[in-house]
Amino acid sequence: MPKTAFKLLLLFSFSSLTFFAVLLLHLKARNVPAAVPSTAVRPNTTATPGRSGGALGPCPDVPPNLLGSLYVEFRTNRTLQDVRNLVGPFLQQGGRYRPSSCVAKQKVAVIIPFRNRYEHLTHWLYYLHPVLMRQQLDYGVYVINQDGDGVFNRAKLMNIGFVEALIEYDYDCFVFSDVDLVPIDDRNLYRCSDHPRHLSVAVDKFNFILPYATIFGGVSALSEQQFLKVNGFSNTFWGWGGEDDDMSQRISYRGMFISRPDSVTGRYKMIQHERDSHNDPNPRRVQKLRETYFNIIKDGLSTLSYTVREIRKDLLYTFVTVDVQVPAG
Ligand code: UD2
Ligand code: MN
Repeated sequence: MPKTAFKLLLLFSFSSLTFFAVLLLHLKARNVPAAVPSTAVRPNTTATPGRSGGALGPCPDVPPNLLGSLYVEFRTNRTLQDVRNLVGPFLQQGGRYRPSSCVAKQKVAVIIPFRNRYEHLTHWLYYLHPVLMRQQLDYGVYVINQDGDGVFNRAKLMNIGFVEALIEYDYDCFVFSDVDLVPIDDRNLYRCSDHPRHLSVAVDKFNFILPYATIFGGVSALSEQQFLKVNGFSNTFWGWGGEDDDMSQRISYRGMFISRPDSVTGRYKMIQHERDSHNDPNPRRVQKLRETYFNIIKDGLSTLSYTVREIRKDLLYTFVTVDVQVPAG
């Protein structure tokens, strides 16, 4: 072969090789999904297969977009409008959300006992909505606001939340949360399990350790069946303390256990606060805890009595103001 022809052939094979290499790379690049922006709120907003007639599949057991440990900071100015701007586009009135790409594992009502803690509520909504969205829950947020300035009754407010949420939607799981507790790990799923679940196992206020084995205060989750089995919370713990231990005893007397996440996943920050007025420690709490066993049937959901004063729908939550019928004296 003449030298020039050989050179030409070599050049041709080299350029066609390059051409195919470039073509291959190009084709491959088309299969790489566009980078997902790494924002705090990353709910599932992919096209709904429902549109093309197909039914949605169940959401995966482990939500795919969780971040793990989270940065949480309360010493900052934050308004409800900031929170509405951040998460509002993904919500329906009343603080309702459901994933658009799959059917949620559980329908969860988050119940917050409340009176005059608006700043805490803003922080709570700011941090929790994105977490609950990433956890792919079909959820609603219910703030149960005690009307008037009588003695506070956290447990009764939670019973009321259970009843009022069920009037609105077919929830199957109920998460009861203090307004001042924010999880610092989004792998702590706000779901129910085989046994009542205590979620706030490692709170900064308690140096991130469980203060005692039977504690059930802070944030806890019960399925509808579990809650009915214990006749809900007691309605008769007026003032601070005891109502959570009473529930813990109800659970054990009804043959159930307390389930918990591990102490890394179950980490929480509590917003620092003073004791509120009209919520002094309940002097009867110790004696009442000796009576739980006999009171389960006669004090709880079955004897719950209250009056709804107002139900207000915000984009971020449903605000239910109730008269809890504080006893005279
Ligand atoms: C502990 C428990 C809490 C509850 C309480 C005794 C943990 C982490 N927390 O919290 O679950 O058992 O002791 O009752 O174990 N609240 C208002 N306005 C008020 C008073 C109370 O909104 O005026 C609500 C609010 O959601 C608050 C919750 O009730 O987070 C509990 O009250 P707390 O924060 O004063 O009690 P704390 O921190 O000692
Ligand atoms: Mn607190």
